[in-house]
Amino acid sequence: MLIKTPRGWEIPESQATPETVFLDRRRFLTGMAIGGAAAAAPVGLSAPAWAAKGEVDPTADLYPVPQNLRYRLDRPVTDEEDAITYNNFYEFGSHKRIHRAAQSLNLRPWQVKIDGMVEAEMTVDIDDLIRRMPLEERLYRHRCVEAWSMAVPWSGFPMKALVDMAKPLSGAKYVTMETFKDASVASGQKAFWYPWPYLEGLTIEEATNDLAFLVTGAYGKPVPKQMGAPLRLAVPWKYGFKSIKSIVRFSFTDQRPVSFWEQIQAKEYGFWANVNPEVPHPRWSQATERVLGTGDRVPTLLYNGYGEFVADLYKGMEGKERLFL
Ligand SMILES: Nc1nc2c(c(=O)[nH]1)N[C@H]1C(S)=C(S)[C@@H](COP(=O)(O)O)O[C@H]1N2
Ligand SMILES: [Mo]
Repeated sequence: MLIKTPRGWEIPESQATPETVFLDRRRFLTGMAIGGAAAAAPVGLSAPAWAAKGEVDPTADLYPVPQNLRYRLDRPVTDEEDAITYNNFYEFGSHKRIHRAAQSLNLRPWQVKIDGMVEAEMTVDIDDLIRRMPLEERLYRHRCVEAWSMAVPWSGFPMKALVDMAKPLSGAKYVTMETFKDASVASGQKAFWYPWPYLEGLTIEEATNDLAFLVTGAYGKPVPKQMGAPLRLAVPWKYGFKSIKSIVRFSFTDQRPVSFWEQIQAKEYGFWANVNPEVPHPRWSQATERVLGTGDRVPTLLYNGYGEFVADLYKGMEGKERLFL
């Protein structure tokens, strides 16, 4: 039987709940209270103590963005405070409480280089990029390889839009992404035994799949530094380490990239890293996950529950490739 998943815009408004209702009170009230003027509002007043004072995000006027209702959650959105204070960002330390340290990251000027096997290499300013891309909000689950998970309202644009802009040559098979490298702001990068910069990669088919999303915002605002501002990947069917933060470069290539974590420990962190509860990490089970905020233990799903969108990408590869490690 063929079951058609309605696109977000095909869902009548009467059905656009309860996900729409989540448009959490905080955000709703902010939106109502300041409206478009939120653009000029510095992170101040209601900002947490660790937030950089007086810093204005030049794209703040763009948020909130319309929600794409095609992507639905089976659990509540993670409390914002929990999501923004429990992070993996090794550039700022190898523990979870890096949100303060991450505030030293300078977000402007920020340029994104697109190079390698493309029609013409280019460098784009982040503000030009964000303003020309079709922004939308998506509620995605996130499953870290360490067996904790969260659900986040990301804002951003389909990665396909960036690939289309880049015009890769027909021989390009992969896109490699790199995080900034500057040990003067990111003290974690002084750890010389890690292969900085952080690097990740996808096949072009993965990068142009509907689900691959480039994040510019979260919780209806520009994405905070600790979550990978100003541009971060979200590939929710893969373990969290694939979702590289604070990207400065997209490189198109015919060679499969070897990611940061694969360089460190290939036996534990492979290229594909698709979520699978039945394939244990060499040091722990992946059968269940701890939900950030509530601490509940819930079963982990194949492809983190996104099989309907991505299983076709891997047809015929089962067994041949280490798809799930
Ligand atoms: N540059 C960079 N990107 C990164 C990481 C990192 O250490 N550095 N950690 C990854 C891991 S392991 C996870 S689980 C997610 C965490 O995202 P969050 O902090 O927004 O929850 O970011 C991923 N992207
Ligand atoms: Mo992770």
